[in-house]
Amino acid sequence: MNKATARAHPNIALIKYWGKRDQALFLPATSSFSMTLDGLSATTTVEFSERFSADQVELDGRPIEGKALLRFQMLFDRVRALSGVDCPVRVASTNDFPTAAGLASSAAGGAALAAATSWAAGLDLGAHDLSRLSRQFSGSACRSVEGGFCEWRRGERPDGQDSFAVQVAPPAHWPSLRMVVAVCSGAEKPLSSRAAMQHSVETSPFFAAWVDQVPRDLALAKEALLRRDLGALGPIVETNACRIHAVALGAHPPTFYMRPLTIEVIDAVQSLRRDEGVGAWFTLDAGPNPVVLCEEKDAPRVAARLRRIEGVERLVTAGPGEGVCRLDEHLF
Ligand code: 2P0
Repeated sequence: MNKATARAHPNIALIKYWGKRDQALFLPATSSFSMTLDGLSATTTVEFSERFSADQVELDGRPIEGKALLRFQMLFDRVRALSGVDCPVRVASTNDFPTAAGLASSAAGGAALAAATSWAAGLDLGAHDLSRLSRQFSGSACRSVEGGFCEWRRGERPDGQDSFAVQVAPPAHWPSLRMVVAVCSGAEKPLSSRAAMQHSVETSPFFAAWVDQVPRDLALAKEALLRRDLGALGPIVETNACRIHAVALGAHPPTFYMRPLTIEVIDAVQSLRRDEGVGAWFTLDAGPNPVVLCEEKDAPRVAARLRRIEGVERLVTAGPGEGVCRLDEHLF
């Protein structure tokens, strides 16, 4: 049967990906480094069959059409070429967290899609090949193929063969590390990360400085992670996140992702640290929802503090999660 289902988890970058060196191949200007989260997930079923008259994709029950569908079809075509399976495909995918709100739904969805599509076509790709395939659906998806802590290597080659994610440490390396996601708004963001990062590449004078700085941030973050030294990791993570927002704010016209509530949450995290000695640091993707990095023992205190802020819709606490896995139960 040419049908398979995959589940993958989102990842949150500790050192961010912001800007491409090649848009068509999804090659990043810099390497990045992330933690795959347990708890939240995307589940995707893919079937290839002559019964279907055309490729069809449904996300959380909504059909995907037009230009958005083309992005999926590029991945299907790659898998058709690799496998020789040459018939239409049906895809259904569900997310158990808000899409397009800075919670990296495309990362979990992209990794689950690449895995389920390759399995449905009978391919048995290794983690690095699956990471390369996921990358070409959505860059950050390549970091969700494996679990724990993954580095997406920028690579040097123009064809992108050396640009994929590798696991730096498994989830068991630091099982007590937590990310507390503060959902400030589940609403769709004004500008996609894809458009915004390209806008930064083209118009922000700070982009070159970003590219220059990332290798230093990345080396320090990896060392701190390997030592399980949150006091060293947290400050680099916080600074690196602020740097992508500085690059985006330097674009013309500027790109803003923070909402008033985002600043309130950030203030609360900094005050917990400064006034109460809690080891908590924030990061922020291309959206309004801060994510707080802390130890398991401090997560309830962080969550309790953020819950007091009016407007915070939901708090989700997650530890390091596993990579993509195959499920026997299908969505259709
Ligand atoms: C990251 N983000 O490292 C950064 C931080 C957003 C801010 O990866 O164009 O959806 O599909 O490669 O992967 C979001 O960008 O962009 C992202 P494409 P993607 O997590």
